[in-house]
Amino acid sequence: MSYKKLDEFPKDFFWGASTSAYQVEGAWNEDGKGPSVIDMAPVVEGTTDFKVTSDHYHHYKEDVKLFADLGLKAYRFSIAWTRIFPKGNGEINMKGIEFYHNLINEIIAHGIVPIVTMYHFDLPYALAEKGGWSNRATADAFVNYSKTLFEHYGDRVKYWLTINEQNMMILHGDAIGTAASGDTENPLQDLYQQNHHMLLAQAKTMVLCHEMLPTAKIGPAPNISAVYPASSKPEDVLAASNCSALRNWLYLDMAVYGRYNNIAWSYLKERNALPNIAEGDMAIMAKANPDFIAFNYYNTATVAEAGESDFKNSTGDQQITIGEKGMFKGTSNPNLVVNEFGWEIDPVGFRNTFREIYQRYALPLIVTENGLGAFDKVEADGAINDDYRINYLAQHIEQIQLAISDGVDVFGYCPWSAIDLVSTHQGCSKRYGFIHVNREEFDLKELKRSKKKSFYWYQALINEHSGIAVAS
Ligand code: BGP
Repeated sequence: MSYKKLDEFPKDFFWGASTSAYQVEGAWNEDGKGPSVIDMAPVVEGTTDFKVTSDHYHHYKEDVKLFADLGLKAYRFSIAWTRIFPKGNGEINMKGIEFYHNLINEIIAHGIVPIVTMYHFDLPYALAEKGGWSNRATADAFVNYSKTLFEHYGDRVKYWLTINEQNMMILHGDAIGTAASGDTENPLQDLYQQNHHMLLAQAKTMVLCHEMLPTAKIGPAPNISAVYPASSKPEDVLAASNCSALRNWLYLDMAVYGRYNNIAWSYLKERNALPNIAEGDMAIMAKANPDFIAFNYYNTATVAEAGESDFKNSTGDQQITIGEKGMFKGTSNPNLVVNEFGWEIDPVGFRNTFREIYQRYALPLIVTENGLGAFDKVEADGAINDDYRINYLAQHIEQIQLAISDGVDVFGYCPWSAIDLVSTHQGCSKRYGFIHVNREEFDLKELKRSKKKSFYWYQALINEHSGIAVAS
């Protein structure tokens, strides 16, 4: 549908940007922080580890000042569970509490709204050693951790995200570095048992948030994308429906409606992989209600009918759809171009995704990640002319406005990433930020910050939408 005139972005729209703790903070073992699964995972050859990253831990004041200069209305970041509880549970590390006190105060002092993810891939290693999410006790540890966050920061943080990309951790845990060894006799059952425990932890946390912080809002933060059939062949359409159930709706149906998606459930039942559900679990799932849905969007998936052969994740990449025996097979989409890393670029798919989510759940939506990873080049005069990033973001923002005109309630956009950081498994040379950090994979240099061309572009865009006159 096209419109003669598009609806405006709301005046109080959260023009934001995103990061996550383990990708940006560094200081991996400072001030009492315990190791996370990411710290203990093998480093991908040829890329940096996560020990220093962008050293935001020591540069946070300078960084927040830059975010304010960028014009951010909101900043979405995560708290490292292992700074608060070095062992995941037990004794609180007051130095960790203090760091986020300072960070949150700094953000608010600069007029930016903090949006906090409680858990972004970095499960405490001590919990992983006790079975990680396969162990129901991890769900209890998460709830205790979230209670601690509500107690310490609930007076200032009004927007909470539970678990970042739970669906990607389940579907692509190997690539991200979060996969647990698990039960080798029935690995699929074990995987979906982990999933059940995360869903339970999320539900309990949402209930707790509403009890403890009546004015705060909380929601899930999966990676959601529209799934296209490779052709109009009915079997391909069915495959797209299978893929969407396993990739998207399993997670959101539980978060919003408190029930297992029927297609996902049938898939697990057929494979003898149903999770054990303890008495009372489903009552908690039903009681938990998110106030909004946050989602990350990078691309769409296109799938065809799958035979009975197995699929292996040969690309080692979390954003590429591979396939699932008897369910669907990932294919490339001939209508789309790809970025330098083989990720398809689909701005219109963004609008499709907004529509699908909103029609299904009718909750306010916020985008917590979207962006372009690229090898940026620093010119002799220090400039970084990342026009490709500007184009990507501009095309996606245009589609948000179309989605808003379609009647979708969108209240924020936080592209990935506010500042350069380390990619999940492709090092720091794959850059996403508006702010450049001058380090290389194995040479930390001075970690100096500088503004890319996209910084000035986004700044002008935010000012324009907020009615702020820009000096020319
Ligand atoms: C998402 C993660 C982010 C981020 C992003 C880009 O899956 O939530 O943490 O890393 O993808 O991916 P990558 O870093 O692999 O390029």
